[in-house]
Amino acid sequence: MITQHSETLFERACQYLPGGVNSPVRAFGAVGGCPRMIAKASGAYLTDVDGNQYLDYVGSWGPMLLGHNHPAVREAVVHAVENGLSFGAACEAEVHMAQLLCSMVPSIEMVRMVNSGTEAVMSALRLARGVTGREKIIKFAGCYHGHCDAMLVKAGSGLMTSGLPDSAGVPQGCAKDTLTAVYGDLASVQDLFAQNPGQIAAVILEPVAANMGVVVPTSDFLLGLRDICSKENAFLIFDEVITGFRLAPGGAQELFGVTPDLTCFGKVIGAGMPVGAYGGSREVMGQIAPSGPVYQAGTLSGNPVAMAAGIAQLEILRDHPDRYTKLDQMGEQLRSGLRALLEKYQIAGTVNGIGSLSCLFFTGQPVTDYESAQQSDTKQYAQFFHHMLHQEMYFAPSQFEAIFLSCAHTSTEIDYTICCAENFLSQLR
Ligand code: KE4
Repeated sequence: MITQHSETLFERACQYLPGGVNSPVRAFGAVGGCPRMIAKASGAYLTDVDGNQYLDYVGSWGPMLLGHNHPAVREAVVHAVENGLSFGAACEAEVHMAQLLCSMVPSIEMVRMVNSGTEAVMSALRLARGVTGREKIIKFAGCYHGHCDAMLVKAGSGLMTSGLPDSAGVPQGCAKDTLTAVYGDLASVQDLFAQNPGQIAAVILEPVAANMGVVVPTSDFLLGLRDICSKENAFLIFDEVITGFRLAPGGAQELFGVTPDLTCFGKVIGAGMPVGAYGGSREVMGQIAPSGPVYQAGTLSGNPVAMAAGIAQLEILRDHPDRYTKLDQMGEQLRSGLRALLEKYQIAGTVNGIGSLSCLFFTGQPVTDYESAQQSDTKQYAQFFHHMLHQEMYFAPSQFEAIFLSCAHTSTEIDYTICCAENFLSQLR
């Protein structure tokens, strides 16, 4: 595989961009080797600057649910661009998007558009704190919610103690108000509420975790969190930046039948353009400026071009629910195919997933939370990654991400993927 243009370009990138990238995971730090510089994408495929084509299992980390460069999305963007890129004023497209989001997610009566998942989470946390007058937040080890200070926090020495910064630059004054619980463990949440009575504004989680690899919780866990938050008058915030509109038209909350107080969105709602959103009841969202005291703003929020892209993708998903059936079937085909190989070759591996989200962990133990995910053999994953890359398949360059399927993938490609995986796994025996 020729990669000299990627290598030359990446060398140049490293002179002007920290680590040569605009987002750390793209630097291949967890798997080694030279990041591929992608020149174009279409359907389920990426093409790099050396002309190598890859079957794409990252999909820009989730946004490309219909596949790359979908004609309806492209035409909507081109049409919107002809009328200008951004007005910094109210426009019809943002009203259309807001109405569309509220129509697809029953728990959302009102929504605010922002420009990333990070911004959506940061704003939802401020809203929960503003409405409750409380300052502490509970998150779960292994869940990632973007890079706002309050979410770059790890568990203190004992799970009951205050959070510690998980990045340079995060002040202890901020980290102390973020408490960390164990994903799937209701008792760890109840203990934190008992230790911090009347001080916790919200519990935030990925309703299906996809940033420690994929971990699917039980419905009882999500229902239990709903009960605890209702009893404690704390907000239950679902971070559906990945799961939103991917696992079902109404996201994970539709699939599991659990209603959060606030939901954060990103990725799919922008169809590749920078879009995030957060939403909830009219009463709560009415507390956001200018209608309420919780401030939040954004120059490009709701800009017409980004709205056009997201609206095009969402309306296809809304009007063709059979797409979800196909995504679920292909996801199950991939997971059962990989599980069969692990069994056949007696490999210490675990396959988690739901719908179009999957993950192959190189550990023989079940993966149910951050601690068990950490048992994975990341070196083995890196070898798997590079084997598949040389088979022209682009998986996430980290064990602790997800395999993203799109509507552009086919059952035949999944079969071929399983064959390529067998070439690798059969050598491990
Ligand atoms: P952004 O700010 O990157 O748009 O969204 C942050 C975010 C929030 N919530 C969840 C559940 C997320 O997964 C993310 C971002 N996801 C990562 C992939 N695991 C984005 C990839 C990257 O950081 O380059």
